[in-house]
Amino acid sequence: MKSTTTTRKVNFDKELFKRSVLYNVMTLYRKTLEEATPQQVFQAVSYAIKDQIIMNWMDTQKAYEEQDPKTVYYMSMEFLMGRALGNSLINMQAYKPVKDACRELGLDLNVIEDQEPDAALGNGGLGRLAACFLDSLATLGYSAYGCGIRYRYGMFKQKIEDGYQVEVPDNWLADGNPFELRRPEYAKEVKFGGYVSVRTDANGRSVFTQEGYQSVRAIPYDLPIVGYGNGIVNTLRIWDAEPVECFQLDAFDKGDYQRSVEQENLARNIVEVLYPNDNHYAGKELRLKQQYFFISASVQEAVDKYMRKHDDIKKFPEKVTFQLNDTHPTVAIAELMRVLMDDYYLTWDEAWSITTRTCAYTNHTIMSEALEKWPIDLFSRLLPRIYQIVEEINRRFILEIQDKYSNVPGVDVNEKIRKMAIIYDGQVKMAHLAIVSGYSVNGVAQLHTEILKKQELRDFYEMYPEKFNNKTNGITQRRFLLHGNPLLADWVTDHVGNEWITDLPQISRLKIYAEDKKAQQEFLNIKYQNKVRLAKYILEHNDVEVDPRSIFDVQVKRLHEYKRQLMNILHIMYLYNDLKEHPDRDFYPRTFIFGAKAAAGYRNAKLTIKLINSVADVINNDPDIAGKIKVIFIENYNVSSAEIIFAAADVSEQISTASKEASGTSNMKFMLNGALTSQ
Ligand code: 26Q
Repeated sequence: MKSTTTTRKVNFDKELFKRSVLYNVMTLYRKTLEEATPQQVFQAVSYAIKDQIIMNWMDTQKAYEEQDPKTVYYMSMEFLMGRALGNSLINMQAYKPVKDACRELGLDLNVIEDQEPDAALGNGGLGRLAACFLDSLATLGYSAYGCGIRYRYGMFKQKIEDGYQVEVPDNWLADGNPFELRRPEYAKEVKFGGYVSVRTDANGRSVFTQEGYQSVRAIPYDLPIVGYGNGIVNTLRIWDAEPVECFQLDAFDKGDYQRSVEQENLARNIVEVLYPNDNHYAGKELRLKQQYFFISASVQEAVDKYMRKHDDIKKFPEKVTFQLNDTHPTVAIAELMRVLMDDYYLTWDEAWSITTRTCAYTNHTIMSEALEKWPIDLFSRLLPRIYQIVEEINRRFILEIQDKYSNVPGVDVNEKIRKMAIIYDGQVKMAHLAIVSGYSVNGVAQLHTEILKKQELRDFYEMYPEKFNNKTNGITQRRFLLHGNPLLADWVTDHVGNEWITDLPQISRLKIYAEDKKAQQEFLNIKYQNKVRLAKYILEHNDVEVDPRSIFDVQVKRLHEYKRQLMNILHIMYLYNDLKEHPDRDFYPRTFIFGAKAAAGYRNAKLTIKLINSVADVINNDPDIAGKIKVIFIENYNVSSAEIIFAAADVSEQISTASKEASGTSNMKFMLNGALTSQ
């Protein structure tokens, strides 16, 4: 894939920006800047910034159209974006000028940034990886779309009451999203249920039609993804659902009233809320509806867009790739087959050749409880045409297994089929579908990929070794150092230049300062200031004083038994008991910090949160240990609080059960901010 450069980069115009902010508060709210609420100021500033992004956004899309590069569609049920304002300013290289401009208007940019709700359309690692990839793709100038769902409610907000987690709905769109663009002209219809009828047309071809279905209208909303310093603006396209037709009187007359109401409910329910499960499969019908909803809309649009510029659908894979973020978007495979056969009248073999060169699958876990398996009856009832296609893929795949292994001595073909079939034991196995129907299967860390090849997916690796590859995860240094830790970012730039901002390996030039006493002292000073910043946050949110001179020992990630937060807190209990028994023992003061959300129905995870908070209560209030140990549970750990936490960490806890954590990414965010890893 080659990267694109636009012809002109529209630079930030400070005076225009200031006028635009004043104008926006006036036209949006009929107010002066002094009268506007903090939220209104945030909106006015964001619209002013969006106006400046728009020009680069148009130019980028025009350049893509002219240069016609291959385009990746990153399909994901989750995009854990966090806040857009500060990140866009960083990538426009306009953060400091805007901060100054705000100051001149009597505003504090940090306060304005804090008004923005996090876009928390994701659970944890997998969703944040998607967000980091979008940042990286735009920065590298690749033609890329993120495709996802515009959930009305994102990841729940976590409150701690009496030490227990309480989930509060995240109404992130309550004040409107100034960065989004509604694009009704690209709406698509998505069909559910009913049955498939077959007839033979004049050319003797079988024509499949879905009938008696319910449908919804998928409406795309576009969010700009600003590349760093290159004028590129890519698009995250998230789909909202609306009823296909509004309530119709004649529907009532026709006796279709029931169906009309059902269609309205379907549209409302589909995009209502993100499932808050992390690394755990929940076989809920609504979840499958969500998956097919955004995939059908995205695949239809990808094909439509391609056909607006090209005339030969058979060359689709030369210009398009679908990267599937885990198995959650895997119905894309059958949906693409459906569009190619039913809408473009291709034969099975033609459609299969295109599909298998278009789709690629990323595996994020080897844990069996996270593997998606849908009961046949549910799957076929909801997606009758898609199920037919999956059945046919499975039938042909089983023939391929038989063909390959029937005459191989020592191989039990039926055993192979039992282990590898896409449909088996009344279930549709999405990972098997994704492996068989794509050109690439990747793990997310070297060790994880090796485990896939040698253990979990061994049979598939034996059959298709050429498909397997590793793509080690990464994070964006622009959010997690440049934005989250400006003091350290400036220090790094002062020492090794600014190339690290777009080429992270350049940061290794710091090596020569490892033993440099002055550099060490400067680094520790910066760490100290970031710890003061976090201590202030903790005082405000937890009403507990922590000593910024103590070691900040941090574990922040989703709460899961395999991640072993329980082991961490048990160790803290041990240290506390030991210190109580030997109060005069030499002990360097330590502050243990946790941040974690538990899936709403995950009992042990929720009990671990309660345990951490109970232990914190005891330890933080025991005068015997003279404040040498503190335990802090940070409520509502999210992307925004993460930036403050990583910057202040001395020790990064990476203590999951061996082989269970596919990659992890908080490990990298800690390292980037100069914390040592405990593992
Ligand atoms: C599946 C079906 C139904 C409902 C929910 C889900 C579901 C949702 C989220 C299953 C899994 C997830 C999330 C998984 C995840 O975040 N995995 C993490 O991915 C990171 C990025 O590759 C890795 O760094 C982590 O090691 C891995 O745990």
